[in-house]
Amino acid sequence: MLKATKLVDEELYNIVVGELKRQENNIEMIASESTAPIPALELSGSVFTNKTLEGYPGARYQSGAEFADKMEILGVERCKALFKADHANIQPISGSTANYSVYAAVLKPGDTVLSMRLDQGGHLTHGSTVSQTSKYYNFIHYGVHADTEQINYEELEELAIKHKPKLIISGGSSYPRLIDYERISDIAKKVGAYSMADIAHVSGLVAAGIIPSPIPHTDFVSSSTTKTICGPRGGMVMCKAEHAKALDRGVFPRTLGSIHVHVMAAKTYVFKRAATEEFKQLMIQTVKNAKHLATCLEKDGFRIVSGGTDNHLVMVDLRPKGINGKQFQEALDYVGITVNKNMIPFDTEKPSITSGVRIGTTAISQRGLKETEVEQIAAIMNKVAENITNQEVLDACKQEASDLISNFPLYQEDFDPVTI
Ligand code: DSN
Repeated sequence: MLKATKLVDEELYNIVVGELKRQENNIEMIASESTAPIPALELSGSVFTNKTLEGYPGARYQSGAEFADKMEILGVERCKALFKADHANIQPISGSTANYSVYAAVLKPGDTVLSMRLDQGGHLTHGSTVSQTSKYYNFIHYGVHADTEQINYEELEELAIKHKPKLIISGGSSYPRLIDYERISDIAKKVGAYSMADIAHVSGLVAAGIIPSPIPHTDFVSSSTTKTICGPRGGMVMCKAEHAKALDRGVFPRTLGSIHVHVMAAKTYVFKRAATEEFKQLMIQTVKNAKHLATCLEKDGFRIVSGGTDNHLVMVDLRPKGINGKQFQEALDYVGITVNKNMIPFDTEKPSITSGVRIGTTAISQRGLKETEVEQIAAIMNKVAENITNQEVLDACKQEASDLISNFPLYQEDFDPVTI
């Protein structure tokens, strides 16, 4: 896949090979990551890269769209069938722009929106004060109960009644539990608001049918395509039939110019793959691995936020170990386990330090790691936490992590993305 690059730009080729080796040699556990299948890499780099297009199939602003139209129609149909959605738009170039499209479809500047706090599981684009979204709209936030660390639906309802938002958002980037989409949509209906579920993290689990779907209840469902659904860097939005026109306008021309047609091709393939039994089994194992990781870490004295997980991610409170998220992320990075520091509910540390880490199991499950290996990973994590400044122990952990992951190739040898 990089043969031509190697001939013309060896310096850049070596950087990409370095990244491939990094991914191969490390235990990648960032919850928003997955390993894109080879066809998705191929399609993202295909000749559709050359095509400039705006608009929709049959109504483009540029000519030469016959094959792109065929592909987009196929992708939309596959997406609708996979999620059992009335309507889908697969043009957004990320989960963030997918969210902006929904805002552009139904909100005017200054409208009130109710969403989950970022530091309790939400997302930057759900009106965090550091996001531009908070400047355009009047965001109000709900959170989790202090004791269960699960969504405080009573607070959500009270805030909805008090502030009469135009849109209520569920979902986010660090919430490990199932979400009662029906309850949130009912609250939205009661106060005359639209509902939107951001399933960026769990869209693979939803597609596989192993956790409840918001589709029957929620007006708009947005997602990125690179997390549990294991696809390229992109986004998508689904909605009920009555919102189709508004959504399409919200995507183009309100938030997007020309489309990333090449990435849309990769999404189209990924929707086919996500409908297979093999993908369903992968998602089942991903959740089993996350649950087992939570159990093992808890046994070792870590505190698990909300007491466990129902999806692919585990939120870990490091305070019982006397360390913070930054220290643990850096030490794990040294030993070859990649995670990210993350705020936990009611965190007193700054976002650049944090009291917790977020750990995901999608990428390791794709490589074939199961409960036995998860136990080994948890044991390494515990040794690292207990010996954060002990170089000898960290070096031994590094060797252990390397030995473990070397048995599970990132890509099968004859499909190595550099040499094919
Ligand atoms: N939203 C960020 C995350 O969850 O890691 C990036 O996708």
